Amino acid sequence: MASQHTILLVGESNVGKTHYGAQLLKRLMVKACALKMSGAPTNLEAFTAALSCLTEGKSTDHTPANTYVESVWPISDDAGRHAELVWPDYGGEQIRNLVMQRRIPSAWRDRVLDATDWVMLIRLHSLRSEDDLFSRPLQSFAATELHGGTAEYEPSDQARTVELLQMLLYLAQCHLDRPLRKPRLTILLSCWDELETTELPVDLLASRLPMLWSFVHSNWTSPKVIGLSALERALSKTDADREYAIRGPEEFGYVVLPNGEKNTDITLPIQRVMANGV
Ligand SMILES: Nc1nc2c(ncn2[C@@H]2O[C@H](COP(=O)(O)OP(=O)(O)OP(=O)(O)O)[C@@H](O)[C@H]2O)c(=O)[nH]1
Ligand SMILES: [Mg+2]
Repeated sequence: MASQHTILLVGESNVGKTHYGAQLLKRLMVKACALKMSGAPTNLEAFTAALSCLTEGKSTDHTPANTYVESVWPISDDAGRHAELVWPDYGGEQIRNLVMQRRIPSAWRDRVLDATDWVMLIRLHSLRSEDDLFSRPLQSFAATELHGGTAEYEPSDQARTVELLQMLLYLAQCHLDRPLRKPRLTILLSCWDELETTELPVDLLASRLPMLWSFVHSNWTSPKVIGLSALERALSKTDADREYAIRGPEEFGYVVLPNGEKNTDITLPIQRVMANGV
């Protein structure tokens, strides 16, 4: 019997969930990658608009905040392993709300409990690098307090991400007395092309978000950090990219594997999750 891999895809708004979903689906369908579609996928509506935009060389819209849909993709890998991949798409505001409102809708609780693997998308380019003791002298913080104090406390982007993981771990009833094997965690540094770097993904994460990385690697036995450029370049919503339209969206996009190897097979992060599974 085919195993089932339900991915808990975690990412705030604008990190690239929909475009990765659409590009992944396209790759599975053209069957030239490590993972291939081996049956009829269902519930593709979430990705059909994105797919048709990409075929014209355009980018697609933001997903409405309240949308949540799951698509089911029967897939197989080169070793003949079959699995059902349950891939969601949703408005990223839902993720931010989990943390900001500190309330978990029951639907999200079930998703966390059902998931076999966690894949977190982080777009480093759009995260604010916050001021702290290392980037500003202590007096500057004292000064803000003198002038009426900081009216509202808002956690930094990094702190919010750690908090989110803590909430998910709590919901999943994970015991942190020893490093976790399951659920496996993969962090995808999305829109990698924007970063214009030659660093290893894990080194970049550790230097840009040290607190998050420290939290992750002290709680998981083997977290994976992979660079992902689902599109390979920025696309516009209005002006079509001619090369995209001519060659097809499946000719674009790549991943940067943990060892730094660049590979055009964007199914690899998921193939690795499946291969280590069972
Ligand atoms: N340069 C570059 N831009 C990308 C890439 N992937 C996505 N984008 C752009 O990033 C923006 C956000 O991508 P989406 O896939 O819509 O993000 P999302 O996570 O689905 O966002 P919500 O639907 O709001 O939750 C879009 O403008 C995309 O064109 C990439 O690999 N490289
Ligand atoms: Mg979206």
